[in-house]
Parts: sequence; C-alpha cells; structure tokens
Amino acid sequence: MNDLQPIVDGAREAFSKARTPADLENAKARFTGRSGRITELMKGLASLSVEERKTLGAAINQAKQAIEAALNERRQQLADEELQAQLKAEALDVSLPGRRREPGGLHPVSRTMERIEQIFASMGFDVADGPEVESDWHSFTSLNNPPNHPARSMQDTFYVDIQGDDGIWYNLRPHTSPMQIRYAQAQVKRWAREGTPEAKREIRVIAPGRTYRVDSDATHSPMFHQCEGLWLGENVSFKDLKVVFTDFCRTFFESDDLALRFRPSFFPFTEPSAEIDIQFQHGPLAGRWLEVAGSGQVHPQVVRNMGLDPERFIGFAFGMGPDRLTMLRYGVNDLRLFFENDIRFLRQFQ
Ligand code: 2NL
Repeated sequence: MNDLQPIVDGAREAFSKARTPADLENAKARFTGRSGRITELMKGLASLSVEERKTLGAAINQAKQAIEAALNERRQQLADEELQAQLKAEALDVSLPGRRREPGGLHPVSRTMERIEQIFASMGFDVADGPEVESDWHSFTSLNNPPNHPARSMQDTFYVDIQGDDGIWYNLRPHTSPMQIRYAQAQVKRWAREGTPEAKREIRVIAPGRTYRVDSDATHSPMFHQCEGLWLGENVSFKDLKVVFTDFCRTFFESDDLALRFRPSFFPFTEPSAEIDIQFQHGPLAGRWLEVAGSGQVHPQVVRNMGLDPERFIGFAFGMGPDRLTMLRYGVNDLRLFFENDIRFLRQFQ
C-alpha cells in the first residue's frame, strides 16, 4: 500500500500540470493506460502466490481508484475552464448600439429619370419600355444607319453572342431609339385592331433607359442612361419641338429664364438635325452654353421603317443624357461617381 502512494501522488501531480484535455489523456496513459505503471503492476500479480496476490491486488485496485478519481476531477476542471473561456469569448455586450437598417433612397440618376418621365407625361407623352439586348435592325438599320457606319463597329458597340436572322450579332442597345421603333410598330398594329380614327392616330412617347457604348473616361461610362422622345402626327413641326423642349428644360431646371439654342447638326435618323444647348442665367454655370440634347425632324425613311406613311406622319425626335442632366442639376463633375455606388456620395441626394 505504502509503495503505491508515490505513484498516486505522481499521477495527481501530472494531472494537475495538464493544461488541456489532450495533455490530461496523455498523462492518464502513463498510469492506467495499456502499458501504464498501474497496468504493469497488475500484470506482475500473475507470478505471485494467492495470498500476496490478494493483498497487493487490493492495494493496486485502491491506488487505481484514487488515480481515476483524480483524473475525473481534473477532467471536470478542464471542461469547466473551457466552458468559461468560451462564454467569455462569446459574451454579448448588450450595451453596444444595435445594427440599424437605414431607410434606402433613390439613386440621383433615378430621380432624374422619374422627373423627366413626370414632366413629359404632363405634356401627354407615353413612356416606352423595351429590351436592352437588341437586333442590328432595331439598333441601326431602322434608324437609317448605312451598313458600314462606324457606330456599328466593335470599337463603339458591344455585341453579344446571339445571332439574328440576318446573321448579325445582337448588341447592347447603344441608344433607346429601338424602344421607339418597337413602340411605333405596336401602335400601328393597335390602331388597326381597334379601328382608331385617322384623326386620333399619333405617336407621342419617350424612351428612358440604360444604354451601352464602348467608352470610358470622366464623362463617359460604358453603361449610361438615355432618354429619347418622339412625336409624330399630321402636323407636328420643329416649332413644337422648340416649345416642348424649352418647356421641359425650364421645368426640369426650375428656371423660367433659361435660354435655349438650336445649333445645326447631323444625324442619320433626322433631317434637318440640331444640337440643343442651354444657358443658365444664374448660379455657377451662368452664361455658358451647355449641350444637353440632339434633335431633329424624323427622317422619312425612319418613319417608313416604323410602319407609318411619311406623307402623313411628320414630327420630331430628340435624345438626351439623364446622367449629364443630373450632373448639371446637382453640380457633380465626374460621371463615374454615379456608378461607384459609394454610399457617402449617394446619401447626399436623399
Ligand atoms: C444625341 C442624339 C438624337 C434621336 C436622337 C430618334 C429616334 C427615332 C427616330 C429619330 Cl426612333 N430620331 N432619336 C434624334 C436626334 C438626336 O440623339 O446626341 N443624344 C444624346
């Protein structure tokens, strides 16, 4: 019995030095494991007499029980320590401020788009919608672009791996005109279906949306916005274009004395054509002429491509950039800020 006490003490000491459950199991192996001190002693009993075996066996068993009790006690201690450490690490600090859900808001360009739609709707314009992936015919041919016009090149237009019946790749629309072509064609069908009286047949629509061109710098983004407008009827003239666009600009910029200038230009889809410049009378941009849109009388071939008779339908179209209008309205000087989606920039418009 006394001979075994040092072994029990040794086990207790080894167990108390163990810092982790793995250390503890290793220490245990040295005493009660397969070739541990106690196990070896047990094996030695076989060569003893019955009397000796009885007394020594009882003593070994007692020592083994003492070691196992110490082992269990230490196991429990280590498990408690581990639990305490985990609880500490996962502690919930109820004094921390909660994660708030801040209210969202419209992107500044979306605000401009809604504003444009609202102003033109008040002048009787419908709002068209249509696909961003377009056919070559809708993006170029219907708009009177000659077959080898540079706008059709891969340097200017994004193409996607879908082929039309003509064998030409589909494109990411480089302007929103295709929506107006589609809208006009749909109206022609609707008039026929509903038997709309001749006198009530007219196209008055705007086409706002995303557009794509191979271009990227401080004033050009490969994805940008456009809003085109189209008014065709029996007697719609350049004078109407001036009235409508002047009214639009003065409402949009909230300035009754805003000046407009129509400067001769060229587009394949309009003839004659004009760039539209505006001039603020007040504020940081006062006195400077700023280009805001292209416009013109719709080319007879384009009217025909819509399924309309150019002898009866005449009118104007225009195209403007809502991104640029947003920059002018809010005094933003780099277009790229709109598409980086930095919340610190965007929240200033809320
Ligand atoms: C520009 C030029 C313009 C048009 C767009 C148009 C649409 C149809 C028929 C005829 Cl369906 N024209 N759109 C006309 C003239 C100019 O935009 O510089 N935009 C920013």
